[in-house]
Amino acid sequence: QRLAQQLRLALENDSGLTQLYQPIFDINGKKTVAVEALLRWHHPKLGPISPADFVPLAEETGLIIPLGDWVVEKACQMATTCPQLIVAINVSPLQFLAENFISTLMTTVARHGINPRQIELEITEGVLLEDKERALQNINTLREAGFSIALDDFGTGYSSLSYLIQFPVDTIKIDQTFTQSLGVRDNSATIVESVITLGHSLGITVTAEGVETDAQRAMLEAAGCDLLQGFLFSRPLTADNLHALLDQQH
Ligand code: G
Ligand code: G
Ligand code: MN
Ligand code: NA
Repeated sequence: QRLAQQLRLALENDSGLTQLYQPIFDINGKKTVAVEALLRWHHPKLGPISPADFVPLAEETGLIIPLGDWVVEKACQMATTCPQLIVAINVSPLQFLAENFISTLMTTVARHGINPRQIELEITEGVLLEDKERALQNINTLREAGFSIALDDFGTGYSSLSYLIQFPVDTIKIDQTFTQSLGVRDNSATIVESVITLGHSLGITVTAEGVETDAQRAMLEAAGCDLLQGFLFSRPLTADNLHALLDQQH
């Protein structure tokens, strides 16, 4: 596993790994209310490698734990520089269920003097499939401490609805495949509206991901969606570019 070894080195030397921040907007698309932290790895020879490719490798090799710690550390650093924003962190199932995840997270947040209310943890249904009892326990502990929990990629799994009944979450992130089916497939608007209505009836905030066109934005607004994320508004940005954008919005 050469690639895993190189990822280990990148982590040890803190070289080649970066974190970008994709703004999440209010329904008008005018104001940034949150950002999603997104990991990038620029391999010295192979160039950019997607987390979709190297996160599974990190999970297989156990590297996901130090990698996840790095992600949390960077996200907390960002959070201190923009106290008005929620910072959402993707957490892989293995990381979320790991022994020290909660204690490390709490220590890092405290060390930076951040209010846990500023941090949202994006988990996927995989967490709930892996170890239901432990997942529920962790969700409860984190929410009691003030963190919020988002269910990422909502709608792509096998039983999204049953998970909503069993697991208390603060946010649903409608997967981009649904957003992009709006206006393209029959029934897609009805399905998205139903998810939003269901979410609201449970007191859950609904974010749509992958918004690329104004037609999609308009349909999501009509359906009562709360927050919007996608290339229509902004691509993932470096910290500097994010701060420039936030300055413009003042
Ligand atoms: O940003 P991009 O579209 O390339 O992300 C691809 C996948 O990698 C997405 O599923 C995203 O959730 C995941 N991802 C991005 N950043 C992180 C991270 O910091 N940790 C984990 N576990 N997954 C991430
Ligand atoms: O699985 P997750 O939802 O965490 O994946 C987030 C990924 O989706 C990010 O890596 C980001 O690059 C990508 N993304 C964000 N907005 C858009 C968009 O409008 N269109 C497409 N195709 N991808 C997007
Ligand atoms: Mn995500
Ligand atoms: Na998603």
